[in-house]
Amino acid sequence: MLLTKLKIISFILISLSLSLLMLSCSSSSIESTPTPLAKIASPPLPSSSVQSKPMTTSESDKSQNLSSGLEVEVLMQDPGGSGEYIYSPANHNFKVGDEITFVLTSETEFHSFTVDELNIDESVDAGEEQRITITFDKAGTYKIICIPHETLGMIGEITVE
Ligand SMILES: [Cu+2]
Repeated sequence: MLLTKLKIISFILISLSLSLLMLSCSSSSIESTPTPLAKIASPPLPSSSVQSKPMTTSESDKSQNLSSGLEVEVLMQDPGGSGEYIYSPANHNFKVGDEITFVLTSETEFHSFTVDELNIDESVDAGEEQRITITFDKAGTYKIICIPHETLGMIGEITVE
């Protein structure tokens, strides 16, 4: 009798432990399957975000430089190049204290970047590039003219606020 009871108890215990093992195994297998998937899926996402991050940081670097040391490219266009006597861009907006380096590029003729009020008169020969750095310490509106082509509409404006 005792032996049979022990056998029954042991059988119950074994079956219980087996069922527990089965449960733990099945539950762990269910839990483990999504995690490898997530681990596989997640690495491409950070790498793509890493690739996009340098681009955004370089863009933000440019915008952070707005207050000082900003380079502003101005193309001095003419009929031999783009077709018209214009500055591109012609109008500029800066803040008091801004230090701006104008990178002036002429297309096919001699042009000037003249701002009488600021005593600026930069000459740029045909096809050449000139740099001029200006610190705007006074608010105001300043007219830019190209001396040879002012009457032909080669003018611009700098607004400092
Ligand atoms: Cu000109």
